[in-house]
Amino acid sequence: MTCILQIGPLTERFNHGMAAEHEVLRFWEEGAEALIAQHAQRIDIVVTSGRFGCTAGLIERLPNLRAIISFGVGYDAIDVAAARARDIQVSNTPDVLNDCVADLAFGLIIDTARQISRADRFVRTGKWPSGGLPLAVRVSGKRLGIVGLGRIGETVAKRSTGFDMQVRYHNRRPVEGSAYGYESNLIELAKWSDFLVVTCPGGESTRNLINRDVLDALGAKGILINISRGSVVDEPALVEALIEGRLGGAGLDVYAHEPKVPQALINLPNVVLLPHIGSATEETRLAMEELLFANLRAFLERGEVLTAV
Ligand code: 8YV
Repeated sequence: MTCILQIGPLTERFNHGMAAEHEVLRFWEEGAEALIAQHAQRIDIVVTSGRFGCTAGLIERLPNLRAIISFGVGYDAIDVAAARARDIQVSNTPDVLNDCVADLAFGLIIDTARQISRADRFVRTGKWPSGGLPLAVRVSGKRLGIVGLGRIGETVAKRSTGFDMQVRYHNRRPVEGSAYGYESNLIELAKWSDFLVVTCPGGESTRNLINRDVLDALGAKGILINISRGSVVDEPALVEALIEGRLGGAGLDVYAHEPKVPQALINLPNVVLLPHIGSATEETRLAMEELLFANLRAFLERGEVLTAV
């Protein structure tokens, strides 16, 4: 019988579904180390998520591992190179979350520019009768820069048509057939943009891509939106730029060391902070679970995952 190692808990429904259909060892429960030591030879599938990942060290301890099936589109926490070296298949859950993540990116653009969360706090804390808020920043008609025009970036760009925005993007290479303007130089894109939205994958190749120079190019009127991975932004440089007024504002769903959010960001009024909820709707999380199960079934029945990374 297939023995699955599940790295971390997902929804009750998911954990239940897994346990009902398969023999599942739960890595997050007490005694997991002893369980792995006992069953290492039998474990042929790891089920994980973008958050829980799968390290090279764990892969090494599982000599008969054949597939790593993950929940989430990002797989920077999975050591894919270590998996490939042993012909271990890795799957993620792409596409089904594009809409919700792009919706949230736009939510952050509007919230950060128009100060929605700040205005809500203003009303709730009883400040309205004794004053007003500073004027906000207009959203419609502005310039939208996209860092990483992949599936999510495209979906963010599509949203912008309702706001009469101009769109340009930066990738390592131009996207063939794309209707949007390509900018090979990220600094130039940041200079041009009113809103710079980070939608590229995380991992070593994009670590600290949004550095001090990019933030300075975006400038005192520019707004940074990050719905990708905290690792893509040099977080101390971001904090400094915001405190010194060199950057206009930021809307963030992801951070360098989740769930830690720097206190300096919490203290700033021109920053909107979300707890990594890009895909967190009932509909999308269900679709992600279904795609994970479909990958698992495909691997068990035909030896091949459906959406390999
Ligand atoms: C998930 C995400 O919350 O898909 C991703 O890459 O960051 C989110 O959709 C996460 O992967 C779950 O751990």
